[in-house]
Amino acid sequence: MSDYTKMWSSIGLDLKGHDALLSVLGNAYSDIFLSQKNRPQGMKYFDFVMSEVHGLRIKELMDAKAQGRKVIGSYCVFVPEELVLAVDGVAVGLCAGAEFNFEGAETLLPRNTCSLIKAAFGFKLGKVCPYLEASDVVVGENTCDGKKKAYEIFGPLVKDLYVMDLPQTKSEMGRALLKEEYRKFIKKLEKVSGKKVTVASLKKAVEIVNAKRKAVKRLAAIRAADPAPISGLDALLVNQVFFHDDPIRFTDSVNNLCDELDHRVKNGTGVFPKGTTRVVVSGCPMAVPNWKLPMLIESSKAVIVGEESCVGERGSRFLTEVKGNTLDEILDSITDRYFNIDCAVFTPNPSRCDYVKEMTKKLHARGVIHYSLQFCQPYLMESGPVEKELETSGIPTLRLETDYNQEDAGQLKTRIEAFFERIKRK
Ligand code: BJ8
Repeated sequence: MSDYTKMWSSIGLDLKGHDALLSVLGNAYSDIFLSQKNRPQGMKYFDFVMSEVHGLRIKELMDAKAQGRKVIGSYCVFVPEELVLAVDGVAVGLCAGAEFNFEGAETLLPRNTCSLIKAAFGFKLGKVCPYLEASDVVVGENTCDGKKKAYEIFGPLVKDLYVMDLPQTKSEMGRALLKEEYRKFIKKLEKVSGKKVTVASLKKAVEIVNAKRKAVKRLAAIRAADPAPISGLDALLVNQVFFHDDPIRFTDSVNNLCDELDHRVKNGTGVFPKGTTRVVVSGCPMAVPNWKLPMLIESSKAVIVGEESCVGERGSRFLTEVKGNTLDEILDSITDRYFNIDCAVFTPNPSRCDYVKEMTKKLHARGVIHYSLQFCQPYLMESGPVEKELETSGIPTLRLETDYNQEDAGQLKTRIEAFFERIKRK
């Protein structure tokens, strides 16, 4: 990596803490990703992105800012990238996937807060996330109670926190609320960027984001093949990079990877032998560098063939189908697209479980591993009924609850291996 010290200092990073974070990240990446066998060549691009995730990509953001473009950071897939692109902004996902400075976070938050929220605070207080420091606006969203209340405390810590309200039910009123919130968000974006959202800019933005989602949907579909042409770890990585990379370059890189995977499927080439136990992982999102669970699963003679998660199919399976030619009609289409997302904060939320079943069938998975972060009420609450429904439908399910540290790795591995034994006996 080139020397980015000056740039990191200029955005206010704590260089010592940041160096420590990068060194842990780099070592984990080599151990978990680069040690895999039979990786597709197309993953080299994603290795490069990860090696420069705090370097070159941040430089690109700083160059965009120097040209007058605004960087908009967010923590949730309900924040539409289309609207950000429509004012020529840059949308970035914010780091919340590592246990960093949780002691600091716990001075402001209760200890029994999920790791994702604590990580957001730990990164901010420790000044180690260049995406957060480069953001002109940070967008929060009223989803779970944890996030909703945490943003009240987060507000004074960042330059410009904009909180979006979100519905909790899939009702007519819920949809109307979402559309109104998106309308307000457009106003906010127009104000900070000094640019107007037009029919042409919004249509173009929808096209770019749809192409990006189509590419990851293509990748998701290829994973139905046996032998699996790509590991679950690498596929997760692609889904994680989705939130950080330039959208057009990302789309091209995923499509190149998929071309290679198509050849692999044709030739019967895989990363694991044909017949390897296949599972779907469902639950909380896994942000970079939250790789613990997939690593434990895939080092236990199994392969993950799909993620029912916001960093995965929940976040990307719907496209925006533009109906109409006015701004209001396009906003309607965008609202319809986002209103389909079946996050566990909605009540009731039956489509999520239906989709897990559908994924299991189409990806020829033998079981589901339900992943909840400790203290995540929405996904923990939903995990019992989801397990019951899946088991009743003949799909073996393992419910796991964990956080970002490695202390429970041995215990988790034992439970995962016992689950695979159960699947094999079935
Ligand atoms: S659309 S899943 S990205 S809210 S893990 S903070 S739910 S207590 S992340 Fe999410 Fe948007 Fe929903 Fe997706 Fe709360 Fe749970 Fe913590 Fe969570």
